[in-house]
Amino acid sequence: MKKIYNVACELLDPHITSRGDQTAVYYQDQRISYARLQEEVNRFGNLLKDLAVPPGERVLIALPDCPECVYAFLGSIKYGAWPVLVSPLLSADTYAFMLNDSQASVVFTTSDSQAPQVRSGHLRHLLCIDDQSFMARAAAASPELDPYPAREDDIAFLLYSSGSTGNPKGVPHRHRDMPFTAEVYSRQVLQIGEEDLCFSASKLFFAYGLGNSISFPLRAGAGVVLFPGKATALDVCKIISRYRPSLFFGVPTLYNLMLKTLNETDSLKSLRLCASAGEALPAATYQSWKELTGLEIIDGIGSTEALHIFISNRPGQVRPGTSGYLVPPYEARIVESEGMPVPSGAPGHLLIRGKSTAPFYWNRPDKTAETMLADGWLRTGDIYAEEGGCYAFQGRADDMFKVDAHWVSPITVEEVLRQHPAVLECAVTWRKLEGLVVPRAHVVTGPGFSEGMELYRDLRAHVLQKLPEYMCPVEIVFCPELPKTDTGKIQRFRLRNREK
Ligand code: 3UK
Repeated sequence: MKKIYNVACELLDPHITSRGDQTAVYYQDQRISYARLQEEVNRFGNLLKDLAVPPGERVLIALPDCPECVYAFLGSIKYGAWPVLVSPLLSADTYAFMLNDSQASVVFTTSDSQAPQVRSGHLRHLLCIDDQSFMARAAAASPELDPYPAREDDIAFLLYSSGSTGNPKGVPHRHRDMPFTAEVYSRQVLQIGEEDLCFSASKLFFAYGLGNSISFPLRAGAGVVLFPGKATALDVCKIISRYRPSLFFGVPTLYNLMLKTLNETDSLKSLRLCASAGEALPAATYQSWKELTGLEIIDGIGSTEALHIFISNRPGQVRPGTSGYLVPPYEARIVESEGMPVPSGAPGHLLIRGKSTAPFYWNRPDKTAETMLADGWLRTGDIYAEEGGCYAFQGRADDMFKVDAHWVSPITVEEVLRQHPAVLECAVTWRKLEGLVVPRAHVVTGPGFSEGMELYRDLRAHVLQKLPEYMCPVEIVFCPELPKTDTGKIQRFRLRNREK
């Protein structure tokens, strides 16, 4: 019989006697101690108990990053229900899909979200945290709660994968997964300790943000700053100068935007390390950031299915333009389409294996069979090349294309395009021209640059200086913005589907 193990207790209990009065969460003007956090988590768990929600029942949480989001998430887990953490900014249609797919019977949200609009046959309790009667009930709930007697490999919560195509997929994770990612990545790679204060621009509903703002700080007894809105480059600077965090977590687009808009770096002085994930961090972004701030950005690749980062650069040993080295005990293989290993340095499909990977997709046996392979291997959907233990991202398998029999990686071309001063953001896809595949770029220009034939010629000449002709975009579409997932990833497939 396996030991009882509830991840909410694993993250909170060790700190209560030793440092219960230390601040765990900074939010606006509030400072929430570990002892208070524990009590609020218990109160939210007791709300479910009072509603007689059966253990294992799904609880949809559509909240901005705020203390109540943490209370609802950990409270549900401690009580034994399965929180499903999603963005507070989704459309009513997406909530309808998620409510039906997860069959959640409880929703925690706010009155200005689209979630309260949705009716679903399974929904029993709609809890708006900004509602007076809800606040009164939460305040009256008992601050003590016996944890649900889970085992480490029982399901604890679900996330929805932002997915590049089709409907979002529910990704269940077990009780052991959050502590595992905290031990192997945050302790080993980032060396987060109790003196640290974390701030993540990526949100809690994104597995990246969930680790950065819950698993890592709580596991280490550290602190976390929560910010409810979408953090712009300016917000990030303001938050960092106000709370003085030691670690900052962002996505490459945000670092790029900060580089283009930041004119002083004094406000970033408190940082000891920056981390990046979600997309490949271009070498040029790393270099410019290092020159401007003196700080390294530690790029690593993670996924919703793996829960967090499994290949990462290491502080002091960054290889710009790569994802770095395996984070042990994760294992990786690079294989060709038939599953045979490729020679060192050659691109292939990246498979990974490790204790935190999701066992299946919720309700999706077809996708489970494609992704969760025999012996615990997980297909990431990414093309990587490995040399001397260092892993270099080549592109999503779905985004790569062949021109004149040569594979083209969109990110190689994008990296060169972005070095041109007129280019704020860009995405490279392909289209067919007279039956042949040709590269096509989508470019968002920076302020003060005029779009047109002259810039088109200039950009092509710039690319041709650095890359072979077959990689050079034949068509350049200037657009006001690029389509992105709510986790900030460029959706190249949407661009490809436009006017194919
Ligand atoms: C891509 C990267 C190159 C890659 C995530 C850190 O992004 C996360 O999860 P998602 O499920 O997407 C996974 C996919 O995103 N990717 C992520 N990081 C990198 N590509 N370099 C990178 N550094 O295609 C991967 O398969 O949204 C990131 C932690 C937890 C996460 N869930």
